[in-house]
Amino acid sequence: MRSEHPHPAEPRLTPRDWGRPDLEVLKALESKILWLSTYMIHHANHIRPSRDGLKVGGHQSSSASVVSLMTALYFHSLGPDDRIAVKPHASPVMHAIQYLLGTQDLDQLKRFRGLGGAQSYPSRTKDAVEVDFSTGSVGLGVAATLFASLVQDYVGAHGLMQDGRAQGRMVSLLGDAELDEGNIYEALLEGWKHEIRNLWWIIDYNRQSLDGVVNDELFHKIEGFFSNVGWKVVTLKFGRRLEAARNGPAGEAILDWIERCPNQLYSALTFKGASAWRDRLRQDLHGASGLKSFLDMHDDETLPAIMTNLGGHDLETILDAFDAAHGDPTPHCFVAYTIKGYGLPLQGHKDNHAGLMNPTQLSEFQRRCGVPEGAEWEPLAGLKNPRAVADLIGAARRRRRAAVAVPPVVAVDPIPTPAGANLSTQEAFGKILFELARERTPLSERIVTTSPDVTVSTNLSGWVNRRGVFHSSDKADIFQDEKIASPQKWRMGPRGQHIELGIAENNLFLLLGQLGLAHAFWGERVLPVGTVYDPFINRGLDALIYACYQGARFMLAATPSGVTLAPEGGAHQSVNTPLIGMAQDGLSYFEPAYADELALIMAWAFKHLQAEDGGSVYLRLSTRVLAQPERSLAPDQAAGVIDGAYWVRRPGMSSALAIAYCGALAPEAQAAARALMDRNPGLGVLAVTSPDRLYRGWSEAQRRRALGEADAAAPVERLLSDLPRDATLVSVIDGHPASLAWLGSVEGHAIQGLGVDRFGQSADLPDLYRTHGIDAQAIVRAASAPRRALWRGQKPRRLAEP
Ligand SMILES: Cc1ncc(C[n+]2csc(CCOP(=O)(O)OP(=O)(O)O)c2C)c(N)n1
Ligand SMILES: [Mg+2]
Repeated sequence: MRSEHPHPAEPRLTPRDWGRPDLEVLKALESKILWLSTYMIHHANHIRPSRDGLKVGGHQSSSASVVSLMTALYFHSLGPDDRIAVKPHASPVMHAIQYLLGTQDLDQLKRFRGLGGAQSYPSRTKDAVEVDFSTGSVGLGVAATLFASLVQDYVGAHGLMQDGRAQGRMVSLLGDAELDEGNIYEALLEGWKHEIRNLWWIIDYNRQSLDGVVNDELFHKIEGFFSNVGWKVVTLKFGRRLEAARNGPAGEAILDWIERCPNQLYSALTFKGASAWRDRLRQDLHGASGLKSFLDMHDDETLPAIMTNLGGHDLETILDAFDAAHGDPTPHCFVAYTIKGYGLPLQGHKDNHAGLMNPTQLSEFQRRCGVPEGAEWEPLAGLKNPRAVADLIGAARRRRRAAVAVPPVVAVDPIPTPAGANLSTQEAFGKILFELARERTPLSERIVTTSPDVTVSTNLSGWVNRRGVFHSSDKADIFQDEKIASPQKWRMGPRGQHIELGIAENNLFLLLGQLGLAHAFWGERVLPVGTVYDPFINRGLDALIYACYQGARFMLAATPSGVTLAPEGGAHQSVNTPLIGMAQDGLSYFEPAYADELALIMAWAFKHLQAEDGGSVYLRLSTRVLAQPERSLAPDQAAGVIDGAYWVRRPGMSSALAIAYCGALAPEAQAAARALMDRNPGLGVLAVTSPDRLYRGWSEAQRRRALGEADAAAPVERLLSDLPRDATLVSVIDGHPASLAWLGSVEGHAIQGLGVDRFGQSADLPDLYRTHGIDAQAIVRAASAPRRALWRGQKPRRLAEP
């Protein structure tokens, strides 16, 4: 049984409060938006000088397809608390609308797709205007709205909505081919489990994708998918004029013909125009009563217009459908029939996706839009009713929400090192959260955890036992009620602080992305912590990249990792994740070995999540239990943990060797160090806690020096300058060796980079470490290997005997 949500469903203001706009005025705006979006693309491709000869591109047809829908949304249906994901290729329409609303500059439009200009696809982080959801990788922006509605419910239930904010509607305007992406269905199922509400997905059903025309009858499948998971499906098929024609001569026959017309044929006729429509109807409806009258009633202008009067281009039909859905929190899917390239000479052509009007076509189009030459960018030029249009724009502008104030930072106290002589970093992570859950501190109240069905196996269950699982209504833990012994005690209710997901990793990253933007949407911070098996980062990678691109702030604990997860099997090994962690903008990757390092990193991370110039944090953790060092880290070592490395054993003045290790291979590095110590008493051991931060620090210092800041120095440069230049460095990581092999370039040390570059073999740790050449013996061998001559004539040199 679906439960009742305890918090209000109604948005604060709805279009009922401001009433329907005059249709003629809205139509004038629609035409202006079509013109501006088309011209913006034309200007970038044909008028702005090119410096590289490359096509700039832009999607005039994809844009034209949604102009009516977006006009209705922005100038009538969207309320101040609503948020919208605009399909990627309608970015010019969004910018044209923002320009009319006065939130976008002309300069930006003129620089469309250029540096600092309006972005090719709506971007939260790179566009100068306010964008609710980035889009671009199709499917992700759509699903993001579903998770935003879930986060809105979470934030509401926890009383974390800034004063003056109310429940809004999350809207996605999507291309029909976006429904080919599997992540949509993963999200739909998850949304059903969480009883999501206040969500509209409006499908621009132009029945075209990039390469061509989509399958006939797709809408039947769409209806099935959505109604299966409790959504209302509203179809906008025919516009007002076609509906009216139903009662005229041959009306039923013509509408029935359109119903049955294959998508390809309909598109082709749309492209070809009046005489093609005429011929085809004569042929297919031969003998139908009233056909002649129907055709005689329409000239070459009105016949194509009526035959293409689809619901998604008919403002009245759109307004009716949207107005009828207000006040109903049930998620809605609108299937809006449209024509790709509607109103342009490109309309209906199967190859129109990247098609651009040529200058002659543009001039003709300009004439039809009534835009005077020289006034191409003027918002009201050429309109018959400029004052009324300006008034409507003004009303929409006044309805815009006020910017969300930056919320105060949640205080983060130092995190004590969890107790235990032998611990894995995964256990330490679980213990830290378990301890944080004990007391109601500002930090523990704002943490929200989530996991795709690996809560128990990633050690999150202690936290969940104490903080409960989020659900819109209270639910008993029946196993507990039935007195069945289990360490897992999962109370469910609106105050729960863990969101349990199904296995789909895409959903994990989409949810983390939206939780990580709660401060920007609702003005109060939550601090999201997600767990996943490290190899399955790859499964949800695009959504992870998307979350970072949106500027979301979250902590990701990925465990187990590497080949060190040995008993979990070869298929679960993660080899490339350190490189992902290093390469991903907005994400700081750490791979600690010991619990004290992890405690320092997590305390830093909770602050980094909130810092203006901060970002997200990825902890690559392990199930390998290590004997914990009895130590307290010196201040420079503790700082090094955050900067990315510190000397466990500082090299001597005449040292010929240092070993740099990362994460769970600490014991191998130490064993090798012991074996090599006799011959290299000054041997150094470098603990690398973040290859990512270490590398970034280095490249930042290089950049600053190149810009003339001669004294700039990176932590890794200071560390490695302790090691004589002719010493050898051996690096070792349970991941791709390139993650650390760059260390040799920092101060010019010869380096032997050890790591994993093959995949998939199950075994125990000794066998695996030996097979991949990352055990102590391999480190000793590498340390003792002859160095390649630096230049011709130089003698190879042995550092130590094997
Ligand atoms: C994940 C992903 N794969 C491929 C693309 C390339 N691509 C851009 S648009 C498009 C087709 C889009 O069709 P539809 O969603 O129907 O949009 P329309 O242009 O028809 O409005 C494709 C394949 C992409 N942007 N993202
Ligand atoms: Mg399409």
